[in-house]
Amino acid sequence: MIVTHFLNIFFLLLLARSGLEVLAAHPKLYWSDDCPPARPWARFSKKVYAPDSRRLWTSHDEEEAWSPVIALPGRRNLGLGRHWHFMTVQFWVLTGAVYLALVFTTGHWRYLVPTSWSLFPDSVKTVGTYLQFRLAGPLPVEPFNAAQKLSYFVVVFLLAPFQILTGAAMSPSVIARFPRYTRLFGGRQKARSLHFLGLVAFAAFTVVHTAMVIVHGLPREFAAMVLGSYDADRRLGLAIGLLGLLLLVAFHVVITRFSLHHRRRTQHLLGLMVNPFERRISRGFTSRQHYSRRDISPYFRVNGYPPVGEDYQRLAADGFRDYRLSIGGLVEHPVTLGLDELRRLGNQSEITKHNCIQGWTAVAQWAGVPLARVLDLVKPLPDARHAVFYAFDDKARTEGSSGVYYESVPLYLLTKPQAILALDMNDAPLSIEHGAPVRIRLETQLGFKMVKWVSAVEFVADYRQIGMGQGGWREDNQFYANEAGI
Ligand SMILES: Nc1nc2c(c(=O)[nH]1)N[C@H]1C(S)=C(S)[C@@H](COP(=O)(O)O)O[C@H]1N2
Ligand SMILES: [Mo]
Repeated sequence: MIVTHFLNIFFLLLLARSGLEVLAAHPKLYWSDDCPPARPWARFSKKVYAPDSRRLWTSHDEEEAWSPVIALPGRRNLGLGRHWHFMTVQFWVLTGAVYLALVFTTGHWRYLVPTSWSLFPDSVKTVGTYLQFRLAGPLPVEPFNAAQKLSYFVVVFLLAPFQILTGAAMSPSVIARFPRYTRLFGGRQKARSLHFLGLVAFAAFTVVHTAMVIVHGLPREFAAMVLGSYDADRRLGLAIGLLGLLLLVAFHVVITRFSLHHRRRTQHLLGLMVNPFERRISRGFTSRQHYSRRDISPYFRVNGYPPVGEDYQRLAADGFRDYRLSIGGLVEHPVTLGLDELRRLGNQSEITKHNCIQGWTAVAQWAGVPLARVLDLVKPLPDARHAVFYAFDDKARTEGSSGVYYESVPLYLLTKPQAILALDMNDAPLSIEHGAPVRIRLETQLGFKMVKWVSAVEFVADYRQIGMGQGGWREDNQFYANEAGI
């Protein structure tokens, strides 16, 4: 239990710092899944973007760069922050499971689980004692006083599971497969807000808990904490305790610097543990979303500035009459299709919730050709494993970064029920900002996989030869995981 206590501190700090990195990517909290730009309930950013702004802005502009002192790793590294968060959560849950097993096999649970209503008035009395600057002693034959017992119970048995449950409610594949689960929390944004308030609760607990340890005497408490008894050698306990904290801080400094200086290595190393985790959670899930027209969001954010190249401009100038989508690579029947031909392949419509990796959501109706139809038509060869969707936007020209946007998608995602080549949004042809004339919709995935302004599709055996080889533009440039289901 001593070890699990230390590991818990260790993992919670990682979760808190990486969680703040994720929050920095969209530093606003809402109660509604429409994410009205002008009405977050909390905003940790000075930038304000209005829905009716005359100049186009994108959700990427809303991102903040937070200091590496508070965020892991800081400085606009959402991809790496998520890697740290999802790596850590696995170990934190494991530690929690071991701790609970110990608590229940040793009988220690009796000191944590309230068995009498008198605990509540007793807790109030205990707090009163502290407020009179006096120390409160433990309950009869128990190690903790009433307020301790109650707060430890709340943290272990309520707050920790609450963070896990609200965390899961934010995953796009969970939202797609079990829309009702997320509705339990009142939607994804409420889950996200509650997850943040859970962090605040953890932080508040930690502050009070630490203050109490100091008030009761650091050497005495450290002896109990690291050596298991109030009678143990206090100097030794204090020394080991402080050394542990020092190592904890040193470790954070090292991993933060490593993450900032070796971003690709960090993406790969953490990916070894994060990618299988994401796959396990999300692979089997199919989207079962059927929102109603009333759910459609009044405002749908844009991410990615529209293409500025002459090729695209010329096509857009006459309503994409000359647009041709070429679908080739490792297929039996490469094709080149105009918009009318595409429309004739089939039409499927769906009202779904979009989940941007940065944190915002919005509901819209999408309609177009089921990607399964496209596969039937071109017939991928046996060695084709991914479809690469290339776009018209060259980020070097729109956002000062590098290269043309693209994303690879594993074939199994293309045959899922709500995967479409969308041509319409909310009953009108796609607008330029939202991806005209063709974008993809993969409803179990994060938004960045849903390429807008698709220029070509290529079936490949391996994506490592494309771009910087990480599987997509955002994986290449922003170190996102190539698994986009959570
Ligand atoms: N070509 C292209 N497609 C793209 C992007 C982009 O920058 N370029 N951004 C992605 C991201 S991160 C998201 S969240 C969605 C946003 O779609 P929307 O602009 O229609 O809201 O598009 C995705 N598709
Ligand atoms: Mo996104």
